[in-house]
This record gives sequence, C-alpha cells and structure tokens, in this order.
Amino acid sequence: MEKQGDIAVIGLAVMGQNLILNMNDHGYTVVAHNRTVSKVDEFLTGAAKGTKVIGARSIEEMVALLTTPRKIMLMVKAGEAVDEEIEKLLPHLSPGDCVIDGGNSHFTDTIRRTKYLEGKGFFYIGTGVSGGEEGARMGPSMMPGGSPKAWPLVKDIFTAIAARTPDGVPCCDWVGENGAGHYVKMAHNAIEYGDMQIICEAYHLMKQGLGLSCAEMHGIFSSWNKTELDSYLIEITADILAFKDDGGGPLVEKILDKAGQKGTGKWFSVNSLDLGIPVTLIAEAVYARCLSALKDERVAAAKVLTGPASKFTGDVSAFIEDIRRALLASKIVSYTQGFMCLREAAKEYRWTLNYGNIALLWRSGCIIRSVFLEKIKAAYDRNPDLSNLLLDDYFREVIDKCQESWRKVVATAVKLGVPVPAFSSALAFFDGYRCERLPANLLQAQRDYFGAHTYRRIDAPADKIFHTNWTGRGGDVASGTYTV
Ligand code: 2AM
Repeated sequence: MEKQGDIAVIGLAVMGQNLILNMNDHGYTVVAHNRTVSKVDEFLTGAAKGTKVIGARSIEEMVALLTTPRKIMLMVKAGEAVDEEIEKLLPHLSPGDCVIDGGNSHFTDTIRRTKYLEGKGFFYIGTGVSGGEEGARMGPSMMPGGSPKAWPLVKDIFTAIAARTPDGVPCCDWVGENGAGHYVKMAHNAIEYGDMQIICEAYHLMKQGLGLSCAEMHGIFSSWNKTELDSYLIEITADILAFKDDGGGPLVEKILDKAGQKGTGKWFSVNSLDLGIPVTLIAEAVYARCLSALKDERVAAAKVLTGPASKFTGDVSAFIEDIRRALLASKIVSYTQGFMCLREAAKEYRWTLNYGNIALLWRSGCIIRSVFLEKIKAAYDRNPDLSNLLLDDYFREVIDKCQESWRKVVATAVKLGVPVPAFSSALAFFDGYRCERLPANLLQAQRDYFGAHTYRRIDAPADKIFHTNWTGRGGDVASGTYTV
C-alpha cells in the first residue's frame, strides 16, 4: 500500500469531517477512519466526494497508508472514547509516531495520556480546536500542547488550517507541555461563559429596567460593536435581537430561558478553586446558568417573592452608555481573572505559558474573538512579566473611565431588582483587589477564637505565629499542636 497520507483523522462526526476538508483544501492528503465503518463510505461519497481524502476501513489499513512518523488525530467524543481509540492504536504504532487528541478533553486526562504515550516511545498532543463546525471547516483557533518534540511534526498542517488574525498571523501556536493546550482551551470556553453572561445582563437591564424593545437593543448592540466591544459575541447578539420568528415578533423572546452547559465553564471554576484563584465572574456565569435551569422553581417563586416596585428614572441614553461601560469594565475583570488563573496553573503544572500569544490564538476563529484580545496581547508585549492585567496602563485607564458608570449600573440594578451577578461580582473583585486592608484580620481572629487556628500580626515578624485565649477557657494550645 502506498504511504501517501500526511495525517489520519479518526472520528467522522461534523468536527472531524470539517477538519479533514479544511486540511484537504490546504493540499494535505488525509486518511479518514471511523469506528462505525459505514460512515467512512458515507463521507467519501458525500462531503468528501471529489477530494484527495482516502478512506480507511480499519486501523491497520489507516496506519499502512500514512507516511512516517505517523500523525493520527482523534476527533472522537471526549472521555473514554479517547482512551479506547488510543488502546486500539498502540499495537500499530512505531516509535516517534504522534497521536493527537483534538476533542474537548479535560486537561488532566491529557497530562495522563501524554505521560502514558511518551512512556511507550510515542508522542502525544492534546489540542484545543475552537470555533465550532464553521471554525473547523474555515479556520479554527488551535491550541496544541503535549510532547514538545511533536510540534514540528504537525506545525505546518496546523498553522495552514488555522484561522488568521487580521494581520495574517495564524491563530495556532505551541502552548506548552502535556495538558497545557487543553487547559488553555478550557480557559477559552470559560471566558466565553463570562462574555455571554455580561452581554445577557446588559440585555436584561435594558429590557426589564429600561423597557427597551428588541429592535432598539439590536441598534444598541450594533453600535456597541463599533466600539472597544467589537467582537463576534456582540455581533451575533445584535443579529439575534433582529431575528423575527414566523409570527413576526422577535424569536429570542419565544425561547425558553433555561440555559444548558457542557461543563468547561464548571471545570475551569472548579480548577480555579483548587488553585485558589478568585475567578468570580466566570463562576457566577456558571451559577447563572444553573439558576436559569431551575425554571419551575423560579416560576413558583415569582408568584410569592416580591422585589422593589421602583422604575428607572433618569436619562435613558446616558444609562445605556453606562451599561456599555459596565460591560467593558466587567469584561476586563473577567479576562484579568482568567489570566490570573492561567498564571497560577502554569506554576502548578510547570508550564511556560506565553500570555500574549494565548490572547492572539483567540483573536480569530473562535467564539471569543474580538479586537479586545489585541489589547491583551499589547499589554503582555509591553511587559511580559505583567502580574495582573488591571495593572497595565491601558486597562487601568479604561477602568478609570468606566468606573463611575459601572457603579451606577450595579447600584441601579440593585434598586430595580434586576440580577446582575457578573457585573456586581466583577466590581466586588475590583474593589477587593485594590483594597490594601481587607477584613480578613477579623476572620483570622474568628478562626483563632473557635478553632485555635492562630494568626500573624502586622507589627511582628511575618513568620511569627500567635494564638490568643479569647475566652479565658479552653487553654492556650494552638490547633497546629493538636494531634486529633
Ligand atoms: P461512531 O460514528 O462510531 O459512533 C462523535 O461521537 C465521534 O466519536 C463519532 O465519530 C463516534 O464514532 C466517535 N466515538 C464515540 N464513542 C466512541 C468510542 N467509544 N470509540 C471510538 N469512537 C467513538
């Protein structure tokens, strides 16, 4: 059998098919395989008709068709399917071959699999592929991580098929070792949760607080898309608000207000808790989806729990601009928190991450693509060691400009009884982060009072530990000395 395949893709669901067609467009010969073999023939006689794509009806056939070192990409369901496919592949691989997982795997699985395959003399890559079906077909944002030596094997193919920034830079670059690529993909999805939530809060405030129509909000989001907020998600929001259903009314108002989720926002929030990083806006975005899912309870509660009767008074167009600024400031906080978590993850999992490049990977091709990401890239170009995005001059100045509006919006929403969990938690984070002395002194006192957990003093050396017998009862033993 002639070894003519540049790469194989296993998994012919829509993402796999579209990636194959994208690779084919760029001149690569792709070998296509699927567990259910009939799908190979369906693909060859359907979407792949007239292309160079070669079908493989078995793993043996697929492996025999590939040039070496072999590159085999899995586009199968995340979870056990990836492990099962790896086990099926192992007996057929030669040293130096590379297995690539392009699904939405949890980064800890990718860490485990990289170690496993490297231990057997193979290479492994776990890559984020973002942008949905259209991205996969036309140019996704790609976030590969894994065995560093495998990057040169796939670099040309990956950068050829990836999206490009407006300046022509591919939205694909090596992220880091083992699970780094899938971690960054998880961060991307989580930031997407945050971006969507703050847009929804702006919509809710304009609808419920100001009584604006979908047509009016369509105009507002369209105009916002010409500002710093220029992004795919603002653009599609404007489109959605203008979309009419068969009855002529806005379709969005007919859609059940019960959000679904696939879990990446939750994964990132859980990981942020593990790392001890306050990624509050994204966590609120996940919780907002959870609350929305309690539709029946909310319908019942709405009949008995009352809120303020007050109506918005004031200048509506000025308040709309206030909302835009609140959205922008909240977005800055969300990305700040996301990048704080990336920084801590890099420390924890021993990755060397290039934060500016990560922002650029998301500039095109993916759901959070925006002009805003260029500002993040520029901030890290100015200072690669930037510890926190809020400390960058550009972002600090934008927050300064937005701050009064942001506070007005949160205060007004509270008065009107419109929930804005992301706007308000972002503001609380901002106020906490800029607070030199938080009330954690009292908290430490409470911990020492009931649990003898000890505390440090501001007027004593940092390593000196104190315990006080607050009640005169219970003795002077600190918890660190307890054996039970
Ligand atoms: P299938 O067509 O044989 O079901 C998306 O579901 C893709 O993942 C499909 O190509 C599907 O193959 C594949 N997939 C799902 N579970 C799998 C498994 N356990 N092993 C291999 N492929 C699997």
